[in-house]
Amino acid sequence: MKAADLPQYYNICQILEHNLAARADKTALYSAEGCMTFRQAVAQVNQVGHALKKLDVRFGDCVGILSPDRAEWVTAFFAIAKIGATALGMNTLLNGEEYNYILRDSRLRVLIVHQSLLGTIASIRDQHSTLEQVIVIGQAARAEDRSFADWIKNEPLTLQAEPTHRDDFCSLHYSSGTTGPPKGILHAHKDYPLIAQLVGVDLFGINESDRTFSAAKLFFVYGIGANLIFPWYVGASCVLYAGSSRQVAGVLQTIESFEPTIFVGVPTVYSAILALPEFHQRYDLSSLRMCLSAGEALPAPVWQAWKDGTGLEILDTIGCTESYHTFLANRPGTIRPGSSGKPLAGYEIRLVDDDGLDVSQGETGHLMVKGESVALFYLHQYEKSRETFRGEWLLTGDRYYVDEDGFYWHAGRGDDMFKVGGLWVSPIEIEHVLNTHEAVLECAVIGQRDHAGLVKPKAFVCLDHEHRATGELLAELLKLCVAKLAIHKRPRWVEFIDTLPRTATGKMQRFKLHDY
Ligand code: 3UK
Repeated sequence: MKAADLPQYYNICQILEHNLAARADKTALYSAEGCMTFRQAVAQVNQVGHALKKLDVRFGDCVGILSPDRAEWVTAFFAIAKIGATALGMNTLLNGEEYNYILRDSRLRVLIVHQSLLGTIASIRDQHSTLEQVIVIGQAARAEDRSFADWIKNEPLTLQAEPTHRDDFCSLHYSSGTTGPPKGILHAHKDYPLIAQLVGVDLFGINESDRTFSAAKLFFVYGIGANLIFPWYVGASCVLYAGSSRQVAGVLQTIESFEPTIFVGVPTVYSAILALPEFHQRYDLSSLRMCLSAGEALPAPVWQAWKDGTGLEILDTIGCTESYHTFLANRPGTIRPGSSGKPLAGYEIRLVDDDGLDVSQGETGHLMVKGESVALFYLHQYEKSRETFRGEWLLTGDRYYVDEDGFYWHAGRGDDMFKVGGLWVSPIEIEHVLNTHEAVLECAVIGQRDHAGLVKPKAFVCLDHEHRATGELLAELLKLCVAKLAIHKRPRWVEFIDTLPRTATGKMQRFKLHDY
């Protein structure tokens, strides 16, 4: 499928609404908080659309969604796109400073936020004059805020879609880098049916009888693609889980209750499930026919242990927010555990050296991707955009080599970023926190593999001459990290060293710490 196969004027509400003719009363969405048929989903989308229009939200305006995975997340997303506005699905694990940047950079007009996250934005929301209305899923805390249920309850159940061009933008995602602010990535209406067809249908073979469930959240492109766009595109259903995917018992109970056929996971979740004694005897996972993994490399031993425990083969795949979804994948029947598989039809891959020349087979190079779902630029970041979007080719920042059978193997990144549980970690953020402790002279953080082969933060700390490396000091540093950092960013190991490796010009060489 090519973008040009779509009608020139196309709106992604089609992905939901095409189901009305064939299966209006089929359950479209399952969750512990309630289920929804396709008819009910369309009706709620239309109500939210009207309510947004009453707030004078127009074509191109940005509306944020900051919420655990719930039906309101989904209907808000389609409603925003349906009226021609831009949906910003926000990571629920950021800090106030990051939300501050994102609200400013996106010129957010309306924020739809779950009550559990009101506290996180309380201190920053008043700094944004563009933010005109906060809608609360649950109980509103301020008089000027409105509760989602009240806000939509008297709105009409039908709504005309904005005739958006297939190249108009409908979503914005922020992705973090090692230095500098998060990068805003806009995707167009056309990108959604493209990935649904190329990845959902052509690669995974998802069909109407499937039911997807994702431990990766809807704010994460991997999650919304595989657990909302793909299933609804083919008339299948999705299962939402509002809890944290770290609570794997909740994840497993959700599988038992709603019997999905496809599980969309990340390596840390597979590994955490495997660490539960007798998990495959305690929980019934027999509904599953396919397990996907992405976000970070899936270690071969985790793949093997999952196969031994469940009989199921996990398909490791890699994509990125810039391309919206998967471009390399292991496929059913041809899996090489530990590798990221082979290129998808519809995408081209190149591995190049520092001069942009193709490397030969077996040699490690920078991974470049070409495909029609790739974004065009980073919002408000001209330099960074020029570095990353090279004509038709996207420079992903990953290093890869290809084996003689054509399988691609991840060989780390060109920058110092790493992923824990599929979520970005910038060493600099952790270093900033550690540096606030009076005993720390300087420090550096890297991603190091644990016993299961999964990458976790490790800190190397140099103390000033007045302090000694004691157990007490270590406890203080860890306490500081617990107070200041999201769980996945907390160092699992802290090592005290005398000096950090640096270049002659004084630039810290984090990569050298991997050999310490
Ligand atoms: C890393 C992997 C090794 C890699 C994503 C599937 O993760 C997604 O998007 P992000 O923008 O991050 C992209 C970066 O994450 N990565 C992802 N998967 C793997 N590294 N093996 C893997 N299997 O550095 C990549 O550049 O958050 C994943 C589908 C859609 C996505 N957006």
